Amino acid sequence: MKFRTILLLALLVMALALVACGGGEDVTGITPVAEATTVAEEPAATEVPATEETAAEEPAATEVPATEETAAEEPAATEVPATEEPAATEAPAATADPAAVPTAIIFVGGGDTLEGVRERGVLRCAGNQAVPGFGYINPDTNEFEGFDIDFCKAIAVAVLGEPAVEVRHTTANERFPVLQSGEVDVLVRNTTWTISRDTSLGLDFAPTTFYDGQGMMVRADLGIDSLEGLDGGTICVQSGTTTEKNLTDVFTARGIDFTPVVFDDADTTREAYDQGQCDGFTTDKSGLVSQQILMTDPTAHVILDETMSKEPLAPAVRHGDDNWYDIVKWTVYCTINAEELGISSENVDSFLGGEDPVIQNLMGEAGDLGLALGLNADFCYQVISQVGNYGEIYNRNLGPDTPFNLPRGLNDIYTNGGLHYSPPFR
Ligand SMILES: N[C@@H](CCC(=O)N[C@@H](CS)C(=O)NCC(=O)O)C(=O)O
Repeated sequence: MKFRTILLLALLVMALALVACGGGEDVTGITPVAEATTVAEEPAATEVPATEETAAEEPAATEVPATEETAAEEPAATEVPATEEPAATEAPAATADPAAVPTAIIFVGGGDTLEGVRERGVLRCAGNQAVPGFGYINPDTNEFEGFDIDFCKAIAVAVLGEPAVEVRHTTANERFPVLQSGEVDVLVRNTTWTISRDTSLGLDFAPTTFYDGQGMMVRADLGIDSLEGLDGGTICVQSGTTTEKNLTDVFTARGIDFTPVVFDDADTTREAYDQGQCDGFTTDKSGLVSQQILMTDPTAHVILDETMSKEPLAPAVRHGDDNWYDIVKWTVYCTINAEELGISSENVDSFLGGEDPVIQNLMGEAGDLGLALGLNADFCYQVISQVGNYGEIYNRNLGPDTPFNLPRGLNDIYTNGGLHYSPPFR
């Protein structure tokens, strides 16, 4: 009897140890750092079976009638998982029964991302190469550029003192797994901050860098001016996005009959619409403006005024590394605070040695605000000097001198009627 008790206890201790060690697997979900590539493999359009209606050259997609059942459960039935966050099922399970614990616990990253970036000497950033203005490869330089890429650079400057960044292109479906697995340090890729991504996916979102909303593009000659005009039509949409779900929600709520045509990446979605496979093309309005310049005839299309959803686009990090989260947050706030104070890359040096304690704090000339993040005291000065303030980043990539000429609107600082507002650097 006594022996059996001891044996049971011993087995229990072993079982607990096994669970704690993840049965030999890495329970943090952090895998050894893989070499980041600048060009990621795009999911082949062939993964989606070509239907008879699909012409050989056209990007393949499966049309799914938006019946009540599919609209509610699976807006787009393709072979590619149509769920918004496929990663939740792909991530390694931390216990024998993953369903028994909150998913957030499975994905807790912990670790010391700051130290990893410092040792490596380069920040690994999951970005986009398919959205001009936000994340794309400049054909002249073969380098990643864009609004999101500048925030990758700002984080690198804050941490390393120079914009040493390796960008990894990710499609919508790829972006969360590469962050969760530790292949990248941060995700800055037109990604909407939602409650499920923040919680179930085990992420933390830095402040919104771009306030957006979902839009709809149609051919101008259709003369459509509201979503109702698309009743009975087909809509091209990308999988793994909030867009895909909002489309079903909004159209169902308004009783508009439609057929979603779903693709895995931005290029195939746009090409399908451009070739006439769909009556409408939906994504974030920023994405539509960006994709429009890539159309065969950009002037042949209009973006409807209606905004179908809120899409606050924000950088994301793994949940559980609070210091790293703080670094990403305060780097974004640094750019916003600098604009609020009228400090830019052009004039930042003229503020050095000034009398204003608010500016001295921001620039690291007084206090130890940077040190508390594990950074140099002048991290924000470096960010402003090397990358610029929020307004400079915005204008460089999306402003009047770019093909997009996007009005600041909600993306202005609060003193100009926008939503950007930095907490104090105090
Ligand atoms: N903001 C939305 C949509 C983001 C998104 O993935 N947009 C598409 C269309 S513009 C994109 O960037 N695609 C690039 C790609 O997957 O190659 C989200 O977070 O789900």
